[in-house]
Parts: sequence; C-alpha cells; structure tokens
Amino acid sequence: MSEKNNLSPIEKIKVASKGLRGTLKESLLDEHTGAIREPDEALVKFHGMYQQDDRDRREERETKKLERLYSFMIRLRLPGGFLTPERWRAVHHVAGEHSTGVIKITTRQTIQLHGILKSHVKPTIKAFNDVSLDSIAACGDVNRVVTCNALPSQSHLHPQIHAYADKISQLLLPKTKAYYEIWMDDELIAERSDETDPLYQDRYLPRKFKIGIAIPPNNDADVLINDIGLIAIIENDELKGFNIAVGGGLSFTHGNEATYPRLATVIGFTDTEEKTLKAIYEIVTIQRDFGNRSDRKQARLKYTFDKMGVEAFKKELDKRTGFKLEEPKPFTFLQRKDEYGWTKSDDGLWHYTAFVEGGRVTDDANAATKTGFYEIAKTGKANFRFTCNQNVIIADVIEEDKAEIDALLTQFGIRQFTENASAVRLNTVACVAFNTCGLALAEAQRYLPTLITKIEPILNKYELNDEDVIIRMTGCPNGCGRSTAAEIGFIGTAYGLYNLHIGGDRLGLRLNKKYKENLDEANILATVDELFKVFAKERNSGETFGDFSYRKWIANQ
Ligand code: SRM
Ligand code: SF4
Repeated sequence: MSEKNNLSPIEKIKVASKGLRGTLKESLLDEHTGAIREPDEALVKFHGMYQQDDRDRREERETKKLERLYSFMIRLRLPGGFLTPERWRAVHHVAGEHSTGVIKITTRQTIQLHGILKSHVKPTIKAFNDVSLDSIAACGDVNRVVTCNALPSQSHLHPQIHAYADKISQLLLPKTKAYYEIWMDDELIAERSDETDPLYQDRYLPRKFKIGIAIPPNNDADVLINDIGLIAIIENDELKGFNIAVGGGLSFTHGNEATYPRLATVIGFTDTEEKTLKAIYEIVTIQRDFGNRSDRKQARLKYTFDKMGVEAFKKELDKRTGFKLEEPKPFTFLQRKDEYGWTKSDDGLWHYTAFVEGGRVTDDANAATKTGFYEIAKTGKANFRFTCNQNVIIADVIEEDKAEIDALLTQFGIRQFTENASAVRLNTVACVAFNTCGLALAEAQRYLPTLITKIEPILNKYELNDEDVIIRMTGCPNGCGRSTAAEIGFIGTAYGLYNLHIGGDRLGLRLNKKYKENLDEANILATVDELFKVFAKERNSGETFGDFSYRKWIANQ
C-alpha cells in the first residue's frame, strides 16, 4: 500500500483536529479521570505538553486498582534559551504552585515543569501567559524550540546571531489560535479564516522538527544533531551568513537497522537574512511534502534526505527558493563544553555559567541552586540563559553588580558546586528518563551522578582527572541526552542495563558506535577501567578519549 493510503493514526488525528483543538476542552472538564482522551494526548503535544504518569507508582496504583497517577509536563517555548529575571521569578513561583517544584533545564535550552495535575494545567498556562511566556509548538510535529550557542562572551556577534533563534521560531509558528482558546478561554474563533496556515496546512509535519544555530569555534549547541543546523560564518568580525546543514537526528530503535542516528550534512551557504529564512522555510516544506507519513520511525527529515539523496534534495530546494545555495564556507569548531565560571563579553557585561547537574534546578545536598537563582532573580540584575548542556548562565551583569551576584552564588553554594566538580562530571548530560518519561527503559538523570562518583576514582587512578571526557546517558535510544554524540554514551536497554558506545569526537562532528551491550553497573565499571587504562598508556600526546577510542576500537570494527 502506498504511504499516502496508509497514513499513521496520528496523521488522521491532526487532520481531524480542527486546528489542533480536538476534544481538549471536553477532556479537561472530565473530572472522572486525571487523563485526557487518547486522540487529545497527541494533540496536546502541539501545545507544549505531554501527558505522563508517575512510573515509580504504577505497581502500587495497580494493586490498589487505581488508575495511573496522571500528570502533565509543560515545556516552554524559549528560542535560544533566554529569560529575564522577572520571568525566572514567575517560573519559580509556577513551579512551586503547580508542579513538582523542580525547574528542569532541557538539552534544548528550555524549561520543563513536571507533575502538573490536569486541573492545574490551565492555571499554569495562564500564569505563564501573564509574563508573556508560552509553550506553543514546544512539542508536536512542528518546528520546536530553536537552539543557539548560549554564552554571550563567545562572540561580539552573539546578539545578532542569537536573534535568529527568535526570527526562525516566529517564521515557523503554527497559525492556529487554539492555544489561546483552550488554555486562556479566549472566545471561540468561529470563522477560522485567519488561521489559514500555508506552511503546516491541516496536516502539519510528518514528525518533530528541530533547528539549531552554532557560532564557531563553539559548538555547545551541538548543531549537527538538528534537522537543520545553521553554522554562522564570521569573516573580518562580520557575520557573512550561514552554512546550512540538513538531516541530523539521533534516535534509533534497538534491533531495527532501518533506524539510525545521523549528523546533518552541510549542503550550502546563504549570505543574507532573507535567503537564510527562505531556505529554512522551504526545507520545512520539502519535509512536509516528501516526509514519510505512514511510518513514524522513518518520518524525520534525515530519512527523507537520505531517500532523496543530496543532489535531488538541493535541486528541489533551489526550485522552491528560486535561488541556488552557494558553496559551503570553511568553519572550525574547537569546543563543545560550557565555559564554567565568570566570563566577560566585549560589551563589558559579565556572565557566570553555573553547573546544574542533569539540568535539575532544585535545592539539594550539593547546593541551594533553586533558592540561589531566585534570590539572584529578585535583584533584577541578571538575565538567565540556558545551555544545550542543561546548565544555567547568570548573564548580562554589569561590572558594578558583579560582586553582589557573586556573593549570592557563593552564599547558596552554587559557585562551590560548579568549581569543585570534576572535569568529567562537568561534561555530563543525562536525559530525564524515570520517573516521568513513558519511553524510558533505564534510569538516566537519577543515576548518572552516582555512576560518575564511581568513575571518578578510575580516572584518578590513571591520572586522567583533568580530561574533559564527554559522558552522556539516556534511558533509551531516542537520544534526548544526545548520548550517541558523546565520547562515551550509555544507552538504556532494560532497567539497570546499558549499551556502551565509544568513539564519538569531542566537538560533535563524529557520532560514537556501540562497543558493548547490556552492561550492568559492575560491567560498566570494569569496562571503563580497562578503556581508561589503555587510553592512559597508549594515547598520543593531546589525543582525546573520543579520538583514541575511535582509532583503537571502532574504526576497524
Ligand atoms: Fe526527547 C521524546 C525529553 C531532547 C529525541 N523526549 C521525549 C519525551 C517527550 C518522551 C515522550 O515522547 O513521551 C521525553 C519527556 C521526558 C520527560 O519526562 O520530561 C523527552 N527530550 C527530552 C528532554 C527533556 C531531555 C532532557 O533531559 O533534557 C529534551 C527536551 C528538549 C526540548 O527542550 O525540546 C529532549 N529529544 C531530545 C533530543 C536532543 C536534542 O534535540 O538536542 C533528541 C535527539 C535529537 C533528535 O531529535 O533526533 C530527542 N525525544 C526524542 C525522540 C526520538 C525522535 C525520533 O526521531 O524518533 C523522542 C520519541 C519520539 O519523538 O517519538 C523523544
Ligand atoms: Fe525518555 Fe528515552 Fe528521551 Fe530519555 S532518551 S527522555 S528515556 S525518550
């Protein structure tokens, strides 16, 4: 049967949804259950929310014959990951009133709140709206949060380039007003003629869509993992335009060879804002028109791109844009990690990158990070920027205020936690996984810190404690913590078991490969010990673990 006649169930839900409305209003009113209707579960994602349940409590609830403990996760739309202090304060209060209280910084520079009960969803969205924050299109088969290198001191062109995140987000926002109608009780827009959506039409995209921007020589945005990656080309201190890379995406399914992680391919260069935005828009329309709508495991742009081939894809793009992309320009990445501590940008402003393990802003034995950030926000003297490594930058502080902010960072233990953490810990990323992610096979953010505590002595033993090895863990192969783009990736296969991937490079230009399967903790530690022992003994001078392990164990696999 052709793809056209064999649409996946979600395709039908989208088309029948009346502009993403479905029966969400009715679902919200149903007090007999903490859940929403099944088709609405798919639609609510386009509004930036996921229905979840507490997986730690499934068994207990089942024994008591109770329905699962349903709640919602809300993800904000924050292009480029930026909040004013007023908005951070609002998020702090909303988190306390309506969610678990933990403010989760994601790998795409935004904020998620978890554990929001159905009756709290509308108040949460309204409270966000009061400070002009929304969650529109933060999830679903549309363009998601656009990411960008976070640290302003990386380049004096940062503001100019960072502004593209917002421009792209606006360009690709769905036109439906359903969000305001459902969550803010705006009047029903009976005549939805102003909702005509030439980009998404009524079928939206075949799958989620992600765009990221990098400002070389830094690649903390991990730009090539996106459906579209923009690499800023700077010559003589001026932004000349962007290299455009297409077809990144990290997810695969264990045992399904037709699925694979892929880094985006650089296909060309655009020199003006108009051309860059046009090229992005038309790449999205190509994916809309050519993407697989019957098999969601084959629906991301990476598969469309590989199926069409580079030349056919570029030809189709030229046809749609009316211009030819120029040849890509050379670029160099030198770093992907976050630059912790204080840095100063050319405009004289100071920025403190604080380590937030697993992106979880909370108060714990390590530091009173949540209270500290709130006290900083109360001063109104710093903005909040989020990195794709799940960290927070206390940003844009003027010289006169630096000492006050620094004192607060110290008072709440944030500086000490950041500055005393080992190199390996500072380079970790872990996805959410249990207890909220419905797709998790194994733990990630709740377990990686403990595992790192056991890996640190091994590194010390081989005098590798200063090595910036990038270790990432995900609870399944979907890759939310970008584990396949790490030097060492742990990918959950079952509870307590992980595949070990090695050989990825430090800069995000080469993915890793599977080295060992289904390791429990004892086997992880034994294997890591052996790997580091050989690395310490045989590495070339200055060689990173990723490059060494690729050369030694992966290249000839
Ligand atoms: Fe992700 C699904 C969490 C970044 C690939 N991701 C999920 C869901 C919503 C589970 C679900 O569908 O029910 C997870 C919610 C867990 C929870 O309880 O909060 C989830 N993904 C996350 C976050 C929060 C991980 C984190 O700890 O930071 C990240 C939120 C990003 C954001 O702010 O938008 C997150 N997800 C990613 C990334 C990394 C990135 O984009 O930089 C990837 C790999 C890159 C890519 O897209 O290929 C990623 N998430 C996925 C996939 C696989 C998509 C695919 O192509 O098959 C899924 C599953 C799906 O879509 O079916 C998924
Ligand atoms: Fe969940 Fe898997 Fe994503 Fe981790 S990688 S958050 S387990 S979907």
